[in-house]
Amino acid sequence: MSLELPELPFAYDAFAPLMSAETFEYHHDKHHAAYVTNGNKLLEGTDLAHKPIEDIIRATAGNPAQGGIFNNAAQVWNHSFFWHCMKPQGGGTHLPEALQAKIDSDLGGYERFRAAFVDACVTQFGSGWGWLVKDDETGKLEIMKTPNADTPMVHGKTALLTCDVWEHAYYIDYRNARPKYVETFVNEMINWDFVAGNL
Ligand code: MN3
Repeated sequence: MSLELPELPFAYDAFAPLMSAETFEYHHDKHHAAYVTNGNKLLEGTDLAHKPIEDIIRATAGNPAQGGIFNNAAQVWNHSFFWHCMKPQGGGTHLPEALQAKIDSDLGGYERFRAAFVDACVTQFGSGWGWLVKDDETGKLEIMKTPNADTPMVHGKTALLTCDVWEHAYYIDYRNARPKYVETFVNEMINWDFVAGNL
């Protein structure tokens, strides 16, 4: 099928107690899986079936008639990317050198990056995603937020890091406390080696 559900790159309980196995069981096995199933149903028999997922996302972006395919395919991509953005005992201020230098020059240093990223995640109204991206034209790092399934690749940006701020990402462990979830993600969960590899 066109869209595939990847395995989590860590054990379900790898982040407990910061994030429970139950969260990953719902988030990966139910939510992420449903985007795969529903997207594949909509793609079946279309010209886009069996195209690479990035091609499906770019071909359907901004076309309301194909909103169902876009939303499901983009959510599959966003989640597959998100799992790699985190690792046990991650986060914190020790970044790979090249990434640190880029954050210093483009975003004014780690503390400013951190404040802007947390703010984007916390202020995304309703469901969506917070991102660290590289602009494809200028090559500069930027912070952005996207609503619902929207994703940087259709805005001329390359994703380096994301945080899922849909309620399903944090409600089991953090209830309505999105700021606490985002702070924990940044301080203790980011896989900086993966982020640096996306530069
Ligand atoms: Mn999610």
